[in-house]
Amino acid sequence: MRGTLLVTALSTATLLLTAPTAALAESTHDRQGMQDMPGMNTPATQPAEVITATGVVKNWGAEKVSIAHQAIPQLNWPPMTMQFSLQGYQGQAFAPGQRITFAFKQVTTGYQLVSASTN
Ligand SMILES: [Cu+2]
Repeated sequence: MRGTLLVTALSTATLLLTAPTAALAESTHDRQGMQDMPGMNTPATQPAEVITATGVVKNWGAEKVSIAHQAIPQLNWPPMTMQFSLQGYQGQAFAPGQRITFAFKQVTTGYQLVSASTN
C-alpha cells in the first residue's frame, strides 16, 4: 500500500515538473519558426526609397519647388515638370534655369526634396 502511494506521488510530481518545461520549449520553437518566415524581420515602417534625378529648376519657392526633370527609369517616369515639397530640405536654394542633380522621396502628401546640387 505504501509503495503504490509513493509511486503515484512521484508520477504526479513528474507531470507537474514536465508540463511547464514542455510549454517553454514549445514557445521557444515558435519564436525561432517566426524568424524563418520571410518578411518577419522587416520593420513595419520602411524608410522611403530615395530617388536621384536631374532636371532644371522652374521655380524655387518657400515651401515647394518646381523642377522639369528628365526621365526616371527607376520609376517608369517620363520627363515632366512637377513639384517637390521643401519640408525637411536642409540644402541651398537654386534659381530658375539652373540644372541640378537632386534626390527626393515619396511621402504621403507627395514628393519631398531631400538634396540638390549643381554639377
Ligand atoms: Cu515627375
